[in-house]
Amino acid sequence: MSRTALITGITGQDGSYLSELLLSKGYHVHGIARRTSTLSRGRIERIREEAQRRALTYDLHYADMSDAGSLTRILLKVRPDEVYNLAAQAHVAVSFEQPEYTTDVNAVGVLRLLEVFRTNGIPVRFYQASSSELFGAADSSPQDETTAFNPASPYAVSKQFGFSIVKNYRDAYGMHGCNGILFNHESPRRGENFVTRKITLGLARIRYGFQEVLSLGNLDATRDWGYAGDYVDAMWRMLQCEMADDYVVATGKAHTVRDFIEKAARVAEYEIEWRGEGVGETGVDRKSGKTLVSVNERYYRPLESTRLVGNAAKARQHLGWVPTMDFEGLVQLMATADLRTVRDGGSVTEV
Ligand code: NAP
Ligand code: G4F
Repeated sequence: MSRTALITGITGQDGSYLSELLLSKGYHVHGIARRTSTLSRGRIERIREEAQRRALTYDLHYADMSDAGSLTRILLKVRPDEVYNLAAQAHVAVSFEQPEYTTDVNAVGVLRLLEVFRTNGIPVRFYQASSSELFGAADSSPQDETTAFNPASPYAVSKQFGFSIVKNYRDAYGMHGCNGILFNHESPRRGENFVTRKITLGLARIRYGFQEVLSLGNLDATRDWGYAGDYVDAMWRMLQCEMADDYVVATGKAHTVRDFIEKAARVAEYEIEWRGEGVGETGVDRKSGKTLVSVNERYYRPLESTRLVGNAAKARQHLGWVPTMDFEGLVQLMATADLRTVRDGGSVTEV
C-alpha cells in the first residue's frame, strides 16, 4: 500500500528534490505552502504538472509554520505516515536581522508540529532539518554526531532548539523523530542569495552583460558543500530505520568561497587573479583585465561559523548513504545551468 508523506517547505530547494524522490518511490505526497503575494512555486511547477499527468497525488495546502491552527488542520486531514520538516527562515545572515521571526518559524514551528502529533496521537515518523550551523564556532574538525554544539547565529540557535525538542519528544514520548545534521548542500535550484548560487548566477550574468561585478563577503569562509539531490536521499533513509536517530550528512571535503569562485569562473571561461586584500581585494580576469569580484563589508556577518567540515561515517554505516557528486561536479553543474539559463533568458533553472 502507498505511504503518505507531508513535506513542509515543499517549495524550497530541498522540498523540490524530496518531492521527486518520494513520488518516484510511489508515495502520496502532500506539502504545505505559505501564502505569498507572488507565487513561489517555480521549483515545483514542473513536478506538479508531471504528477498530474501521471495521476499521482501531489497536493499543496496553505499553512504557515507560525500558525498552529493551520498546521493542525492539515495534519489531521492528511494523516501522513512520514513528515519532513524542511520549512525554515534558512538564511543565516537574515537571522541576524530577523531573530524573533527566525526563532518563531525554525524553533517554535517544530514544537507546533510535534504537539499536533502528541496531542492527537498521530504515529508519524518525523524528519527535522537540523544543520551543521549547530557546530558554529566548533573547536574540532571534522564534526560528527559527538561534536559539541556552539551555535554562532540566531539561525543556529533556533535550529538548536529544533534539534533538542525532537530529541526530547523521542526520549519522553517514544516519538520516531530524526535529526539530519546536514552540511551545506547546493544545486541549480539553490536560493539566489546563498553564496554558491550567487556566484554561479552572478558570473553568468557578467558573461552575458547583465551585471557588472559580483559583490561578496568573506572569501575565506570554509564549507563542506554537497549536492542537494544526494542529501534528500539521506533524509528518506533516516525515516526507513526502525530506530530513530540523529545523523551527520556531509561530503567530508572542505573548500573556501574563493575555491568555489575560481572553479565557477573557469566554467564561464574566466581565469581569476586575486589582487589586494581584505575589503580592498578584487578578483580580476587575467585575459581581459576586467574586475569580476569585489568584497563588500555588507556581506560580512557579525559572527562567522568556523571551518565546517563533516564526518558522515555513521550515515554511511547505518544508512548505506554515500554522496554521488564531488565538489568539482557540483560547481560544474551549477555554473553550466546558470550560463544556460541566463543565455536563454529564463528565470528558473530546470535541472
Ligand atoms: P529554502 O530553499 O530556503 O526553502 C525553505 C522553505 O521553507 C521554502 O519552501 C519556504 O517557502 C519555506 N518557509 C519559510 N518560512 C516559512 C513559514 N513561515 N511557513 C511555511 N513555510 C515556510 O531552504 P532549503 O535549502 O531547501 O533547506 C531546507 C531546510 O533544510 C531548511 O530548514 C534549512 O534550514 C535546512 N538546512 C539546509 C541546508 C542547506 O545547505 N540547504 C543545510 C542544513 C539545513 P517559500 O518558498 O514561500 O519561501
Ligand atoms: O551560502 P551561505 O549563505 O550559507 P551558510 O551560511 O553556510 O548557511 C547555509 O548552510 C547551512 C548549513 O551549514 C544551512 F543550515 C543554512 O540554512 C544555509 O543553507 O554562506 C556560506 C559562506 C558563509 O561563511 C558566508 O559568510 O559564504 C560566506 N559568504 C561570503 N560572501 C557569503 C557571501 N554568503 C552569502 N550568502 N552571500 C555573500 O555574499
